[in-house]
Amino acid sequence: MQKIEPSRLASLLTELPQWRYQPERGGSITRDWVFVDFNEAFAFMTRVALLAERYDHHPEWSNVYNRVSITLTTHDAGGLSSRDLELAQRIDNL
Ligand code: H2B
Repeated sequence: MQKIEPSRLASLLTELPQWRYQPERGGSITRDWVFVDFNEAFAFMTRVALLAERYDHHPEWSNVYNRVSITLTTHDAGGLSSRDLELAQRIDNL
């Protein structure tokens, strides 16, 4: 799995306007959600977990009551790869 070339990043990230790019650790993207309560937040996390297992690509994430934050980066590549962008798109489509 190849890291995305920095020169290609800007245009690819326009497809994911709700995600913010973070350059540390070779690059990652993060999106935050606020749900009505913990039950809704955890239901969402369950769906993401099933998606991640099926796609064999896994999020770094945190949850505090009704808030969920997901960071995607490819550990095997040491940065952002097309798998992160693909998973972000799938999460957006949930
Ligand atoms: N998830 C993420 N985010 N990065 C990886 O490099 C990664 C993964 N690698 N999920 C996968 C699993 C790999 O370790 C397995 C063996 O396919």
